[in-house]
Amino acid sequence: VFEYAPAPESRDVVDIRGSYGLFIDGEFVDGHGEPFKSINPADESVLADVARADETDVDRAVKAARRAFDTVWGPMPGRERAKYLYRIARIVQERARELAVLESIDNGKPIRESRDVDVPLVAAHFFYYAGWADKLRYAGFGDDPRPVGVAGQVIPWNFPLLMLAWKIAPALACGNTVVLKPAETTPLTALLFADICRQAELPPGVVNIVTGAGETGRALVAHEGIDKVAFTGSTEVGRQIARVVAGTRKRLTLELGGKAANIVYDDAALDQAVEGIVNGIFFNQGHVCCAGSRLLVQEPVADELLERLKARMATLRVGDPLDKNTDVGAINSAAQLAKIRELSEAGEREGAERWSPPCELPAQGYWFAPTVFTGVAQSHRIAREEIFGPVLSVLTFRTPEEAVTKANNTPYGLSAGIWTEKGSLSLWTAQRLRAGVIWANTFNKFDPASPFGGYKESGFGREGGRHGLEGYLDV
Ligand code: TXE
Repeated sequence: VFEYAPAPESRDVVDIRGSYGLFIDGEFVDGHGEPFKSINPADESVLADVARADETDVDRAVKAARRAFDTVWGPMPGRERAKYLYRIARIVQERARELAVLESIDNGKPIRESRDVDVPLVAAHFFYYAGWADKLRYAGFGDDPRPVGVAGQVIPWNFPLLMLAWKIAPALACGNTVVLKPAETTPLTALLFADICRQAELPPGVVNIVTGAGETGRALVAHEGIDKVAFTGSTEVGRQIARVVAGTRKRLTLELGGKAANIVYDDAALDQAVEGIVNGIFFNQGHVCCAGSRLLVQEPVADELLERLKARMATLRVGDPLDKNTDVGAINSAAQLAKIRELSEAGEREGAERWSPPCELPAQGYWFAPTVFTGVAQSHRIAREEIFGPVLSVLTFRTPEEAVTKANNTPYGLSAGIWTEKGSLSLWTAQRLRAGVIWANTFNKFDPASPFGGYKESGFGREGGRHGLEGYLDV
């Protein structure tokens, strides 16, 4: 069902220059704030002028969502809602090429990823949750679970479309209506998705998209007409949102940062582990909350593994996101590039050894070469803080106990990876790791049927799978 979209043939497939409005009550409308520009991070060219929603626009969107909830979407039988979700999934497949190109030029990610990972997973989420819409009473939430109401959803820029799908598909399946704010550096595919909602003849007001920066997000989560807030982004903003929501009747789920350990035992299949490590940290330029940003390798194989890893890193192609052969694309924004540089410099200052393969980065745009730090201590900032870029910190361990202690030595708890041929060791390790998602002999695998979410400062609540319905239902 989830066929990969054909590759775009040229960079002219999508012409998106122009001005883009907010999507409220089924229509594209102007915003009252000062419009902002969306930039192509690969060459810093301006892609589009985008409307900025102020409080009055957010208020209109929330009211439209409430009306749609009360009059059409809430009362609609689940089997009818399912039809709309299936229709959206199919249109996403039909327009996959357009979505993939737009995602790559707005975000900077390689077209191979947006085409083969992001967009197919978006369709998969809508198919998956369409299947739940008429079976909610079998989901184990009691006989007659009800939608919560209007969901206010704020998403980041690393997987603009996929995060939208994670948020919107379960909300709609349960009978909620939505006001979603995409990130300010990647608003375009959310607006294309709004067009898909129109094409699917989704009733007006069921999905509303308000573009803007942090103030727009703040106005949305603070609006008293919102019943449920769902946020993915930085731990710091997650904390701010938790404070705003505290003391209100609103429900909250947070999916925040991570500092995942990828643990390689000395019996692991090393070439396979190298592929997993590369995928774990260089996929999507490392702009991944569950990225395997700390490599923990058992001492006897550390030298051998690093040698193979460096050889593999030297084959990575960094460059034009629209080139089908590109492995590592552009860093999403100047601000994110500055953060990656700052933390990498801190790594050098604190005494870790930095290495990147020789690679020529384009002169224009935001770029950072794949980088590995060895000789990293647990106290180093690059071992503790989320870098959110293509930068790997390598630490070593002797015993499984030490691996577990080091892996858990972080305020985060989103994901982890384990590489060993011994099933018993894999289970022993997994049972002791404090992380919401644990992969064994693979990394960064996603499936709509599988719940995703964090422990500790990585947030709470789950998205995906049956568990992903919980935040959107009253029992
Ligand atoms: O995140 P923000 P930023 C981490 C990553 C990255 C750092 C900063 O380490 O380097 O966060 O990224 C909206 N009320 N992650 O600054 O600010 C904002 O407009 C409501 C991890 O981009 O959290 C955007 O839509 N909303 C992460 C969204 O929040 C507010 C993904 C995320 O932006 C707001 C992204 C406010 N007060 C970054 N302030 C992950 N978990 O995957 C901002 N926003």
